[in-house]
Amino acid sequence: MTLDTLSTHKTALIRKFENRTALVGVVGLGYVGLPLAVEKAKVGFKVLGFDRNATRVAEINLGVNYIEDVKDEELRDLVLEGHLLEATSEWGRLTAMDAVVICVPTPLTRNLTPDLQFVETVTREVARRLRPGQFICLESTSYPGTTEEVIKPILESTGLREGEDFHLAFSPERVDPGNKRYTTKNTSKVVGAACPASLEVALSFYRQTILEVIPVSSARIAEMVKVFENTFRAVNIALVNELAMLCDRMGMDVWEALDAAGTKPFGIMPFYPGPGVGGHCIPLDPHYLEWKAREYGFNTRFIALAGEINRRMPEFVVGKAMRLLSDHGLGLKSARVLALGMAYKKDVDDARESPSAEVLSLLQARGARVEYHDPHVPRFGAGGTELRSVALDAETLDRADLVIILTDHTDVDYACVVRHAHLVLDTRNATRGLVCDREKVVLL
Ligand code: SAJ
Repeated sequence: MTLDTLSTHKTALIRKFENRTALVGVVGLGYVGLPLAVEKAKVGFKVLGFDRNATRVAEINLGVNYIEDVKDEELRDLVLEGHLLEATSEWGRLTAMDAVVICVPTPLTRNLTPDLQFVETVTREVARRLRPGQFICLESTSYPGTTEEVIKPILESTGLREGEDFHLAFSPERVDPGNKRYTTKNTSKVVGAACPASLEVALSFYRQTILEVIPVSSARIAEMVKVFENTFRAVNIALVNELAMLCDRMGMDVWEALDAAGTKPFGIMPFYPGPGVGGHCIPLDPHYLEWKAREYGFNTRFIALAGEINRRMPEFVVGKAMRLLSDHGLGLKSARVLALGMAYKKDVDDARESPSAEVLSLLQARGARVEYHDPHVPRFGAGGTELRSVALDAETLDRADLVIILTDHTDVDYACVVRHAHLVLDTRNATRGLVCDREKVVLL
């Protein structure tokens, strides 16, 4: 490959990004991929979304949205009017793509080690269709080294060379599901690449749709940035969870202490205790770094400890519920418990990895009769049975011996809950500010 061919590919790609004629492929149409695909189509790129889920593909091609952070009418117009966004399950169409962004899940195995099966499977599909002049970017969160040590060898097994025939980069997604203020477009984006030419290509790609794009010196640094960001959250959430358990032991109000600490105008950031840590990122991503660190003989104790404390919270909540019922002459066995909130955090409809599920199964294991209400999660599968969200009304509240608030959705009338409930365990301080019937409420 001569230098001018190298610069030809790079120049051609950058030109196609700048004049929006590049064909953009997004693999994985979930809470990261679909918003990215929409943002690219909105500025005029023809975008082809790839997903193995035929239902998702069919819904998108009908202009039907299934991601809360995507505006229904935007998706519908881009698909049905502008014909700028289409979905497919045909991997063969990857060949035509000028840019391919990989946004598939990176879960953990049962013993908390990285599970790259989805990333590797997709990368092999991309490799089968790889051609000179393509730009490939991984957005899935993974340990520092994944792009260089896993993705690049699969792609170069085709005989094509990174930085000459194709360009490879890593840019971590920073989607905060449910966040109305920070979206894909206005959240700054870190980009690292396998070589300087590829970095130029990657920066040009992202600068077409994202306001602030931040280059770093390598894909490894970009990967490290992401796992650090989520480790930072996991450790700080664990810190306040541990404080909540200590304050319970000391008979103190952890929420009052945290609110007062939050008045410090510098050097502190709000984190709050809860029933555990859910979602597809915070409980998982730090263990990618923990696993990689062991390769260097390094024991990341903060990550392990944070995971241990956060995983202990569901049990702590159930223990507190048992004590609360006992103080009122009731036992958990055969008690009627209404759980408010199945989603892993407020104002989202996602119940995957939700601590609420763990709390419910622990309650049921101790003989409690459990119902749940969640305006965002109409039904939930747990241990082979499916629970459906019950109506939140005076009758439902009255028949519960205990109401446990597990997710502090905005669109729940907590004054009504406290008014009609007999006893409330509030693990999110959702009843903050309520004055009436306070005697019924116990905070985590
Ligand atoms: N949680 C607490 N206390 C807190 C904050 C969170 O108990 O003070 C719990 C939440 O209820 C939830 C879990 O932790 O169950 C994770 O919440 P989260 O908002 O930190 O995590 P995600 O997965 O919804 O979104 C995060 C992003 N969140 C923020 O930066 C605010 C960000 O870390 C990533 O961009 C994103 O994960 C990702 O995809 O990595």
